[in-house]
Amino acid sequence: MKRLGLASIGALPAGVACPDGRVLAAKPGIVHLGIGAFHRAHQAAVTEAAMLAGDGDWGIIAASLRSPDTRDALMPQDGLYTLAVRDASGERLQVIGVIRDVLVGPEDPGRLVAAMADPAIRIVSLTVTEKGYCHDPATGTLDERHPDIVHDLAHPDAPRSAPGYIIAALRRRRMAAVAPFTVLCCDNLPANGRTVHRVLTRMAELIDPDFGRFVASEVGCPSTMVDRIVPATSDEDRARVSALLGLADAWPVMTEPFTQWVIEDRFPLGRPRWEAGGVQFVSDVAPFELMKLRMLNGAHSSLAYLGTLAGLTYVADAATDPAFVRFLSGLWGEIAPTLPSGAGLDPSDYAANLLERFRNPALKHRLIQIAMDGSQKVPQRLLGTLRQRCAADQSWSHLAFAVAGFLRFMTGSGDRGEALDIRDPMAAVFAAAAKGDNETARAMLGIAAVFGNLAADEAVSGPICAAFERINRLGVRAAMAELA
Ligand code: CS2
Repeated sequence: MKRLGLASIGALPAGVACPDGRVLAAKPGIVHLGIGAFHRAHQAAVTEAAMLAGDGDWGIIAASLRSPDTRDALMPQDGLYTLAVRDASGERLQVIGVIRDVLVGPEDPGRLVAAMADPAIRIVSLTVTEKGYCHDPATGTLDERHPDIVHDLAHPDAPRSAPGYIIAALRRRRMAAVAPFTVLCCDNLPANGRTVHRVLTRMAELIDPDFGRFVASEVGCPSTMVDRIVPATSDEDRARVSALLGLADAWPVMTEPFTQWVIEDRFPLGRPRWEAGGVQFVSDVAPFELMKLRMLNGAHSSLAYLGTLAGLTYVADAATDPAFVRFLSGLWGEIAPTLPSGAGLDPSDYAANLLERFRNPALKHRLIQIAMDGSQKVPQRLLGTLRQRCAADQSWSHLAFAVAGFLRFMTGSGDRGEALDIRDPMAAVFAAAAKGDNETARAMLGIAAVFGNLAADEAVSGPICAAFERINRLGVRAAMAELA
């Protein structure tokens, strides 16, 4: 089968949308760090829509900070890939062309820094996952002992971490009197712009206090809320999409029809007219972010841990299982009253829509994919809500149960004693706390980088430990039935 690429794009079947000459000829204006499936289904698709609507030179140079896999899949097809938008009613295919080059950081860090320092680049965006910011998830400050940060401070021109690359490029631009690019975080961190700004400022300060002041005052990091469900691509997806195209695509991306991107409009060097791709520009992202992180991601993580322990595989399995649906409704009932108004959405409508999205039968979204990196996710997804409910003396038994499910998952075995695939940068710390008895929960809650001082507060830690004990003794399903 012929490969998807510029030479074969004319042979695509009718009905498959594709980039036009303006998109393919555009000069780069954005460097994106972290070219995973999420970026390709979300920011890249929206940028493509802006360019199809006539916007100018906002092509994307994407970079991987780890493996060459995506570059090796996409560059032989001239950066083109298929976005497959799927639900019960069918599948719509679009070939995206806005990614003009893919660099692999570790192969040549200097090349990536030089690309970011190019004055034509006005935005550096990121999807490097929560752990990619090398911060302490409980406090949101730079983890100065993180091995990549220690490395990057010692070798500032050959960085490894995302903050290290940004700092190296900002220094280079400053020396050449080129204004700083806007840094656009598109990860699910709390107050993501402010968190990145804090991390970058601290790193700059450690290099030189004057540079620290420069980053603090001159580098803009608007906050964003990003939302689109993008399961990992399977071999079956590759084969199906290639057959539909009649051309081999080494790495298509699967997603749902829903997409949302809310951004604070602070871009001193300009930005694409993303409005054409449906972006909402606002002065404060916080209400949107809290709604999404707590309702969607909070529920996602809860299902991931509890569902996996109970032996389920996909999000849609849990979202159509009556016991789990009852649990979700209790969980959302606890979360909704903690949300500020301002997102212009009624939390119960939002929850109803989430349940439909989770039930999408065409998305094979694995619970174990969401369960990954819980130490970096649980604080902003569940702990803030839980603390708020507890302080207001409002019930929070479902939130306690979800956190207990996370702790139980981190012990490494499911309800039937089966071994679980734990992928988490703090897996060893949790494993060391797993004593195999009910003291495990208390020991895990003592991990300050994740839980802060939660363990010391019996009013908070007590109910979580009790829920852990019930899950341990009865299994998730029976313990969940007691909860109802
Ligand atoms: C998920 C998110 O894997 C996860 O942690 O909760 O990737 C989720 O699908 C997105 O945030 C949806 O916008």
